[in-house]
Amino acid sequence: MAAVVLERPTVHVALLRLNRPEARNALSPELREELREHFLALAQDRDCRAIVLTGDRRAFAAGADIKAMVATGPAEMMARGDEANWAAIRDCPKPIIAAVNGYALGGGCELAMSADIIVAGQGATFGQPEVRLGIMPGAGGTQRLTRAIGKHRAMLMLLTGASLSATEALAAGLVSKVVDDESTVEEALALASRIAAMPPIAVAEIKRVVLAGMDVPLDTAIMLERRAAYLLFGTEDKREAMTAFIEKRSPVFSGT
Ligand code: DAK
Repeated sequence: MAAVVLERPTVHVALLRLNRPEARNALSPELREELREHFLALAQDRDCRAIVLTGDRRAFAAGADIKAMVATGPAEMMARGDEANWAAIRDCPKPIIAAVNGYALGGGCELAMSADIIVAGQGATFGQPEVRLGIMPGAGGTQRLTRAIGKHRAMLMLLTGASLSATEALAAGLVSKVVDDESTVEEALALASRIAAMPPIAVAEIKRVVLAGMDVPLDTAIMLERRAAYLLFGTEDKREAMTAFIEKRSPVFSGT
C-alpha cells in the first residue's frame, strides 16, 4: 500500500494524502521518498497549479518515524540522504497548502511549515517535541518556527516540547486560518482552486520572491521583487487580465 496517495480532485489541483494511519502518519524513510517523487513530478506537471498536502483526521503527521531512528547513528542518518526529500518540497515552485487535522509534531510540524499556506482544523496540535527524545528538529524546524512565531515563543516550544492548539497557532502566526475539523481539506482544496485559477507565472513569481526575499537583506529582496514584477509585464496572461478588466469580461489564462 502506498504511504502517500495522489488524487486529482479538481482541475489543476493535486491532493497528496499521507497514508500511514496506523502510525499517525509518522514520516518513515519510505514515505519521505514517496513524497519526494510526488513533489518532483508535480513540479514538472504543467497541469498541476496547486498542491494540497494532508494526513487524516487523527494526524497530519506525528513526526519522523521513531522506530526507524532508535538504533540509527549520525553516519547512517546522513547516508539516508533525507535532505533531498525535503529539498524536493522546499524547491517545488507550485503553491503548497497544508490541510492539518490532529497532530503535526516534529517532522510533521516541519512538513506543515514547508507549505506556503496552512489550513488547520480546530483540533489540530502543532509542536516540536524532539527535545524530549534527546534530539532536535533537523528539517528546518528551529528556523522556520522562529521566523513564523518569533524567538521567544519558538524557544518555549523547542526547549520544552510544548505544543500549540490550532487557535494558539493562529494567534502566533503559525497557521493561515482555522476551520472546523470536517472542513479542513475542503477549505484547502477551495483555496487551491482559487489559486489555480490565477495566472500561473504570476503565482510562481510571487512564491519565489516571498521565499527568496525572506533570506536576504530588505534592499536585495525589494530588488528581486522589482525584477520579477517587470518580468510579469511581458506575459500573455498580464495582457489578457488587463484587457479582460477593461472589456468587463472574465479572463482566460494560458499560463504564458
Ligand atoms: N514514530 C513512529 N511511530 C509512531 C510515531 C512516530 N513519530 N507517532 C506515533 N506512532 C505510532 C505509535 O507507536 C503507535 O504504534 P503501535 O503501538 O500501535 O504499533 C501508533 O502510532 C499510535 O500511536 P499512539 O498509540 O501513541 O496514539 P495516540 O493517539 O495515543 O498519540 C501521539 C498520538 C502523536 C501524541 C503519540 O503517538 C506521540 O507522541 N508520538 C510521537 C510524537 C513525536 O515525538 N514526534 C517527534 C518525532 S522526532 C532530522 C530530520 C527530522 C527529524 C530529525 C532529524 N535530520 C535530517 C537529522 C525529526 C524528528 C522527529 O520528528
